[in-house]
This record gives sequence, structure tokens and C-alpha cells, in this order.
Amino acid sequence: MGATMCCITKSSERKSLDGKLGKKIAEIRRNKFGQSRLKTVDSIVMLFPMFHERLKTLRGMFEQFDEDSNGSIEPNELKGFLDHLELHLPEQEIENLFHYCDIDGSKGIQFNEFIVLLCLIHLLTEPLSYDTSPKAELAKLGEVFNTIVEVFLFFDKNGDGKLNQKDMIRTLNETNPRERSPARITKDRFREMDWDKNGQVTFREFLFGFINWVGIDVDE
Ligand SMILES: [Ca+2]
Ligand SMILES: [Ca+2]
Ligand SMILES: [Ca+2]
Repeated sequence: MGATMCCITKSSERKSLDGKLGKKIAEIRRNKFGQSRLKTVDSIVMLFPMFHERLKTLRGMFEQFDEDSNGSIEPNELKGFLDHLELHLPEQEIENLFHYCDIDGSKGIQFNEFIVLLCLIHLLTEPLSYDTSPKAELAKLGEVFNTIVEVFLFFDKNGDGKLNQKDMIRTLNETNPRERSPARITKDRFREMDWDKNGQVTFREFLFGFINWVGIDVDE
């Protein structure tokens, strides 16, 4: 018995995962609208130590499933991980998931891409019974991933599910002068997160750059 992830990778198109994720994020935006605790850039910077600590604890999980210890999770290792979570997916869906998370195309999922993978699983799987231990593990992390979504939504001023230059400038201008140049939240940081350099930071790119942003090295 495992959670169904049927809804996550039904289409063979990788793009459909982006679509599903976008939909889910829009749904969270609707439900949370106006209730976010995050009102200022400062309130986000204050979360960094928590993110740093919580995400670092995932390192152990990552190493456990990187069976050959080469620093990345290959397709067979991903399968082992999904089995552990009792997510039984058809080959094709595992392949789609793998390619979606292997953002740099290295044919392996490194630690920063593992964060993308976990967040994806968290957001797109049914919140079924979190009674078995592997899922309880993931449920504990749910709060962290929900908060990451909140941070993303804070920056996504126009609500189109992507961060662009305009969103960034607006965010930085809205904050009070004292906060105007916090060390880690700058336009440059967002340019860095724009992996494919198309001027927009998707949620996937945001996650991909996230550990670096909060100060964890991929190889740490
Ligand atoms: Ca490996
Ligand atoms: Ca990779
Ligand atoms: Ca981009």
C-alpha cells in the first residue's frame, strides 16, 4: 500500500509537472491570501537559520539513498528512495520525475536537486495517512516546505507563479530603507537563481537555488 502519485506525472511531458506545481502553488496562494506571516524581507531573513538547520538534516537521508556515494542519486537509487516512501510509480513516471529534478542535466540528483524532489513529493502527493514511519519523516518536513512556498509567494507580487525583475524591484522598494540591501536578498541573487537565464525564476529554479541561498553548499 502506498500513496498514489498518479496525479503527479501522468502525462509524459515534463512540462505537465510544472503545470501541476503551478496549479498547486496558485491554490496555496488562494487559501493563504492575506494570512502570510511574512510581511517584510526582514521576516524572511529571520527564517534563514531555521531553513538552514532543517534542510541540513536532510543530508543524512540523501546520503542514505546515494548508495554508491558518488554525490548524486541516479535513477536506480531514486527508485529505492521512492520505494522507501511507498510511492510506487510506473517506470515512465519515475523517469519524468528524475528528469524534472535533474535540473543541471548531470544525470544524477545532487543535494540541491534532492530538495526540489522532496518539495515536489510533498506538494503533489495526496496528504494520505502519515502513519507509517517514512511518511511521518516527510510530514515533519512539510512545514518547512510550506514555508518555502510562502517565501516564494511573498516575492511573486503579481501572482503569475514566476519571479521576474519587476517583482524583485517591487519587493525591494516596498521594504523600508533600513532593509533595502539585506546581504542575501538582492537582484543579483535572483539573477543567479534564474538557471536558464530567461528573466524569470520559476518555483523549480527557486528550489534549486534555495539551499545555496540559505547558505548550504551542495557538497557540504
Ligand atoms: Ca549515487
Ligand atoms: Ca543533477
Ligand atoms: Ca528561468
